[in-house]
Amino acid sequence: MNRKTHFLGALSRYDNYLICSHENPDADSIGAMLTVYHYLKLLGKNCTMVVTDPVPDWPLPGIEQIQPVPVQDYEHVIVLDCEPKRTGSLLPLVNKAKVTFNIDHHKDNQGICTYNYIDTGQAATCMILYQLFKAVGINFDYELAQPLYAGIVGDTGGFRHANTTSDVFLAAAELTKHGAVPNTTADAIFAAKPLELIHFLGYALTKIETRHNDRLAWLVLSYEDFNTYGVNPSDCDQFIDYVRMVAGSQIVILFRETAPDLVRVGFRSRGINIHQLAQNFGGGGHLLAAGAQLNIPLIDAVQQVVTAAVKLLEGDG
Ligand SMILES: [Mn+2]
Repeated sequence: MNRKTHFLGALSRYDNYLICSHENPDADSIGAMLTVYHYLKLLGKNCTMVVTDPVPDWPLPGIEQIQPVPVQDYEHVIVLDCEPKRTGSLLPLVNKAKVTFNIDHHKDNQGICTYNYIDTGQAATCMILYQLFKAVGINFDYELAQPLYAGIVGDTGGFRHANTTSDVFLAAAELTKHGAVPNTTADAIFAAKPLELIHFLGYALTKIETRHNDRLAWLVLSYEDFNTYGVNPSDCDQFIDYVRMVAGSQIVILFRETAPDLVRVGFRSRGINIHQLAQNFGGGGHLLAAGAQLNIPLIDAVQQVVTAAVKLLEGDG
């Protein structure tokens, strides 16, 4: 029995599951949850999906089944697209579970669950799931194909990031053949933004700063900025992709002061390992895409992180 069938075999052993993921859900975390939910339903299992943060209004089958709060304890818990400690308010519930499953592609994942399927070489957790399902010869239907496709599109930035491999395209092609809808999925994830958010983006773009001949580019959004425009900081994740548009940028940083003295920092890079940089500030993620959260005043966060990023660039020559 290989690793894939062994893992799925263990998953078929129990009847009731809580399925959860990280805070601030994205297309990969939601796609992974929906896919595992549908797969286990096919096996006749009872599953509850819980996301305590707001769930985006995406055209994904089963998304309306996601619950905002858990109503009971669960003996069997599946954590997707993150390690347990990133499940936020659900962590106590995960810790209480008798048997835990973890499927993830993040570099820092320590594999502390009962059953772990961690593959940091994959572009998305949905890519791992696609391969797991392939290993057991599943027939992909719309309910599996559409969420898997959404997760892959999301984590590859619409097939543009360095993690976009031929395997990714082959998976996307097969999932499209089985009902995934590329245009409406991409619109839901990357377009379809409320007008006030687009206006806020216009303001934000004027605040982009750079150093070292634009090799370092960053954007700082304060708590006051969000309040003035009536915009939710979590709706601005993708602003980092606009900072990344600066020609020649190698390290790109988005600072969001989500509450007074609470700063969420997103990192993106071209060719430079920024995972360590994020780790130095208590965060993590991937080699070229990572994040951290700092509990210090915004001005200090910007100063410390920009200084560290400059140092990293200088070390890189
Ligand atoms: Mn992911």
